[in-house]
Amino acid sequence: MKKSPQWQLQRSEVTPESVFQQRRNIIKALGLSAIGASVPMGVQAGLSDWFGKSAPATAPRQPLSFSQTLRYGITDPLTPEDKILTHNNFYEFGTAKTDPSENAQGLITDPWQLSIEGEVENPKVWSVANILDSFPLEERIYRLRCVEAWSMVVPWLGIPLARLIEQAKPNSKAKYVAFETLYDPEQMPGQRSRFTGGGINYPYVEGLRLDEAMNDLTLISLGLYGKTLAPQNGAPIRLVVPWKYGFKSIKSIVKIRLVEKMPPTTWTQLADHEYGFFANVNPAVSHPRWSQATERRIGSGGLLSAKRIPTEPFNGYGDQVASLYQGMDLRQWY
Ligand SMILES: Nc1nc2c(c(=O)[nH]1)N[C@H]1C(S)=C(S)[C@@H](COP(=O)(O)O)O[C@H]1N2
Ligand SMILES: [Mo]
Repeated sequence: MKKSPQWQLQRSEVTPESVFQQRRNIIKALGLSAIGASVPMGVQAGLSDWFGKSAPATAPRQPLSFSQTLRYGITDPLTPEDKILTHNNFYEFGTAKTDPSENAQGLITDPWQLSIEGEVENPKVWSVANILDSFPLEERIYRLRCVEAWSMVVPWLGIPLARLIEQAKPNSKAKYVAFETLYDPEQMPGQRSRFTGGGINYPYVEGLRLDEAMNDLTLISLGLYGKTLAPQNGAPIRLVVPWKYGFKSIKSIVKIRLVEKMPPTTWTQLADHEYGFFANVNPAVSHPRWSQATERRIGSGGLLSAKRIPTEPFNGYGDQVASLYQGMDLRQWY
């Protein structure tokens, strides 16, 4: 695996080797060689309190190699991996932040098929393996800004969505791209009832204008922190659109459809006066119930964790995407 020195520096900043060493020393001092085999549950719980929150029991993730790391000028420290794995929004598995990591581990992600269809010359059903074999993975270090005014910095692995769309050859009618998450109430408890699923009419759907979908920043992600995605992050394949609020970054997708008209989207259907189709991160346009001027960076730690940081227009990616919206009133098209 090729990693840039920058990437390694960032990684070591967030998970210092000394912490691992310290844990090993304590475990050794207690005469515990292997946690799990020899340690009673009560002691394990005590140890994880002592060490901070224990790592979640996440379904196994395979290492992935990638060709390059792009960060688009973002130099903020990465959010620790355990935070990315335990602070989630994935309403198919419950509406609390810890629900997805607790409820999604059984999600069957292999085999998985993603179909690309609609206004295209070459519709195709891809397997995840097929996608991994066909395109080089890149690491993209992106900010993720949730509409709820918290944020993270995530080292995603993926391919530009443009690669898949180019292969499909959109015809002249194609103006928008519609995305759909798996619909499987047997596996996704949130889809069984309006009460547990946050009132959403499933499957979760999202959309982009074709030029937004073709922008180099728009990523189809298959992994993070050097490994395949965990179920709670949208395994095996999800969208990541870093200049838009997080709800646009639809998880566990099974269908991409090129269409002529602006497609319906889940959060707009739920409350169109609060959540628009474009949903570009914009500190100047408040949500009706809270300000979007600042955000809380998850895992930034310690006593300063209550401190808020300013939110940037287009989440800091204006150089790459502001031109897409020339002549549009972004207060009207929120
Ligand atoms: N299918 C689906 N995709 C989804 C969501 C969801 O509930 N269901 N939540 C969205 C929201 S609001 C956010 S902020 C991001 C969170 O991604 P993460 O949990 O990987 O950080 O996923 C988005 N994609
Ligand atoms: Mo979100």
